[in-house]
Amino acid sequence: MSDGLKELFTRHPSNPILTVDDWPYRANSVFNAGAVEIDGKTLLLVRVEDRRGISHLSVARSDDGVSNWKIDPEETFSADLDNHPEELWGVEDPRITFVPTTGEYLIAYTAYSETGPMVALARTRDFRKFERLGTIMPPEDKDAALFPVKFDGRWAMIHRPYGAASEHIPAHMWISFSPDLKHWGDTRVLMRARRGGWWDANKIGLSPPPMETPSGWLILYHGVRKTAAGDIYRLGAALLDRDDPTKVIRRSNEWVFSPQETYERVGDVGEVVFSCGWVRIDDTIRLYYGAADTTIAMAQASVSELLDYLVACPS
Ligand code: BMA
Repeated sequence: MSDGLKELFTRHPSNPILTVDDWPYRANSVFNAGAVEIDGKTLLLVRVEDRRGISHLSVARSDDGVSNWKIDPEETFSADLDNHPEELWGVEDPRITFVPTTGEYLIAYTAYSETGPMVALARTRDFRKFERLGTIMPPEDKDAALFPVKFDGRWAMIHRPYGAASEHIPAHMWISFSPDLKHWGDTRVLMRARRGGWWDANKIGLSPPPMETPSGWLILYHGVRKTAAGDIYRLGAALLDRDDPTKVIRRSNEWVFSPQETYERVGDVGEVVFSCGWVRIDDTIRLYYGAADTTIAMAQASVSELLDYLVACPS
């Protein structure tokens, strides 16, 4: 295979690495997990959809990030309807950001309210006790993650409002800022869905949280193309300026990962690869992704190869 044809991501041979059959209690599907590395072990905060169709989050831990998962025996983080009615139809798609200055993990997740998805925030130190900070974006808004550092004293978050989106107006990725994690504003478009025949024509949204590299903030995003046969969810890559994350320095024209294997093409929602988490070990990225909204799979890439690829992409 020539270098031009080499894929940036390599699927793990044990894929899918987690399925609902591994779960200690009855559920429908497990997918779209947040991911962190803690003391050399991998922790996934997994979206589990129960057999009503409502999602909660559960923790799975593994020494090697691939096998022998220890899964919490009961739901770890479930909708709290007494205090958070906006979680009526469940909690979904967590993105975890470790904040080195405080030692806390900030989790941006989707609260599925009766008027649509909203962005909500929680924090934890140990993935056992969680403090909810409540909703931070009105519906419809999702696909959010925070940066681990502040910019000029303000937190930054990428998210995807859907308010104006329609068949004619695509859904873009936005960025907002906050002095206190609670009040968000200075909201602006970060990256646009490309319309027309593009693979990321109709909707785009952040995938895992931004990863800091010497070349800038590395991001993956999902792009949705509507077709006569349904939506296709693929992943693209971009680089944001390290000091000013509102500036997109590079963006891949082609997707970097797409549904190919049967477990990605067939499931509750076929033709979907959807990632909420990755971990970095030296130069290797382990990308955890939901496959067809049914199972969790993993693919690896080299950070330096991804950056080399992106630096050669258009600015
Ligand atoms: C998106 C989100 C994801 C899901 C994807 C494909 O809008 O709701 O949770 O994986 O659709 O169904």
